[in-house]
Amino acid sequence: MSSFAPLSKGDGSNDAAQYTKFDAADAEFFKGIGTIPYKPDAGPTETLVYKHYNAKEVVRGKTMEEWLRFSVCFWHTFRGTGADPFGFPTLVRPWDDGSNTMENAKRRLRAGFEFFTKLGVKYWTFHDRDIAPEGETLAETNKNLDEITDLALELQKKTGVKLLWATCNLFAHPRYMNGAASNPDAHILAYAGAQVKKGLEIAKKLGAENFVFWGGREGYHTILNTNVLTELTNMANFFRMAADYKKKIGFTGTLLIEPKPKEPTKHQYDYDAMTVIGFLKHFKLENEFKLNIEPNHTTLAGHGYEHDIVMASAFGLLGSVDSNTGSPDLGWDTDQFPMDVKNATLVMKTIIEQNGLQPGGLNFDCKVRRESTALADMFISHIGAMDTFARGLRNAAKILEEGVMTKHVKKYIMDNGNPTACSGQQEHCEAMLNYYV
Ligand code: XUL
Ligand code: CO
Repeated sequence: MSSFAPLSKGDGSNDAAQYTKFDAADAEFFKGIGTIPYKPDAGPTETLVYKHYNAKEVVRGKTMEEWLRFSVCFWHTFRGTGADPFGFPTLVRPWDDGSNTMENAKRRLRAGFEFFTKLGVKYWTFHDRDIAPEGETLAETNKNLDEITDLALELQKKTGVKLLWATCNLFAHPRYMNGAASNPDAHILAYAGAQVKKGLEIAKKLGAENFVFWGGREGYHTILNTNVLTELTNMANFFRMAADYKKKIGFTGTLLIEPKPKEPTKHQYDYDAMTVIGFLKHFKLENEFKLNIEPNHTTLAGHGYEHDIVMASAFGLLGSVDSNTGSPDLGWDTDQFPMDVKNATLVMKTIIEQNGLQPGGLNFDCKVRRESTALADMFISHIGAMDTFARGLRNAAKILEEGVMTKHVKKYIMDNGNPTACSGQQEHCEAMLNYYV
């Protein structure tokens, strides 16, 4: 999220008419790009087609669409500007005038639904502050949210696109610099509570299938000014109140916590899957929450790509996936589109083994590189990732169908029950996996 406005061309052409033409009911935002077709025989240079993702193809009793439940995130794809700590925005979106107005917010939303529809993705996700501008008071902010979610509901009905999850941005505003649920100032904690109350209400209104908590500022930079047990207890109480309010209003979506070890705080309380599972069990919240796992966060925690997905699933708590990747050679959250077939295969194997993610899905919490400035790049990036996961699904289905790899683990245990030194056969297992990817 950035306060930088999109680039002005600086040639006087950025006048109001340039944007207001997108207010027309029949305005098309992505001219020249139609619905993305499935074309399995396409060559390497054709990147605006699906070569592997065939939505209605049945794999192990479910369609690809049902297994994969792809979702586009609104924050990166419609609020990302390409700004980074060293540079100004690079991404010009012709409908976005960079203003904090409701008109601009509505244009972005309508551009979003055209994008989801042309891509053929059935779900979207957002933070409250991505979709509607924050007002001077909470009442004004909530009024903006009411108006925008009326439009979102209308667009959802018209397109059939559904809300995978909503979340509250409890980290960008300066009021949250010392945390939201874990903030030592009760006034701020109360503000966060009021924000989540509204968040759950709009989630219900839009039929969200889940609701996510990512604790961006819940953690510490130095232990010297922090009472960790008080903060963790306050967080648990906050989560309990959210779970109670969910029941009170009859919202049926699953509540999800998204682990991340660091960034923006030096140490985040929701460090990784096992930390969150331990927290939930300690505070007796494990029946109210599941986990939303983002592999870029997993690798930042020093684990292998699929580790948190496997751990959360093993405890019956894998709710959804923020499907992305980092660069393992970097130490920060690059939110890249997942393009590694082997990683996708391992993730999909776990997902098939737990019989799917529903009501969760694969949400692309990913951003195009700031150098990828063309509108077509928004499509190409998602298509590439969807094809990667379609291949992962096919590979994982084959692994499970043939059973060679799973039988190998079972047979090994039977044949080697006696705990004497014997080969773990890692290389043999790796060679078998490579046969499938
Ligand atoms: C931050 C992150 C968030 C959450 C939602 O790293 O992943 O976008 O997914 O707040
Ligand atoms: Co995420």
